[in-house]
Amino acid sequence: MKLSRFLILIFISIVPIFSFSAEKEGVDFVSPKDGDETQSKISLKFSVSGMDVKPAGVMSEKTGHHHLIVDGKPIPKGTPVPKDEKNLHFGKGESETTLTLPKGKHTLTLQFADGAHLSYGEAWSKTITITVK
Ligand SMILES: [Cu+2]
Repeated sequence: MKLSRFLILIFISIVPIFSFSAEKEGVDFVSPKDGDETQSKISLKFSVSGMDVKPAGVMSEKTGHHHLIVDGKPIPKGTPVPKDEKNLHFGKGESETTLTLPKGKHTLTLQFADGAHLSYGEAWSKTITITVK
């Protein structure tokens, strides 16, 4: 029957659209984006999918908080994220901040880690490069 064939065709073409729109697990920068040129004072926004943001100290599965690593690398899984001027913790569960950086190229690494600041590893990180004008 022609109608059922037509419906099958619609079904086949719709299914991939839904699977593509499903968010990929991991962290990402909402802003800035990789390759952006920015002012010295930068507004940053973070996102995560597949885990929930909770304040530091909360130890439940699939939860944690964001960390921003300036001009560094992702932290190996299970390793505590250092705490200094290059390794910023968002232990209140923040998903945005402002940062002032000197002129030039910088990498920004977003790293998700658990309530005890133990990194979830590179799979839960995202590194972008920006240029401060
Ligand atoms: Cu932390």
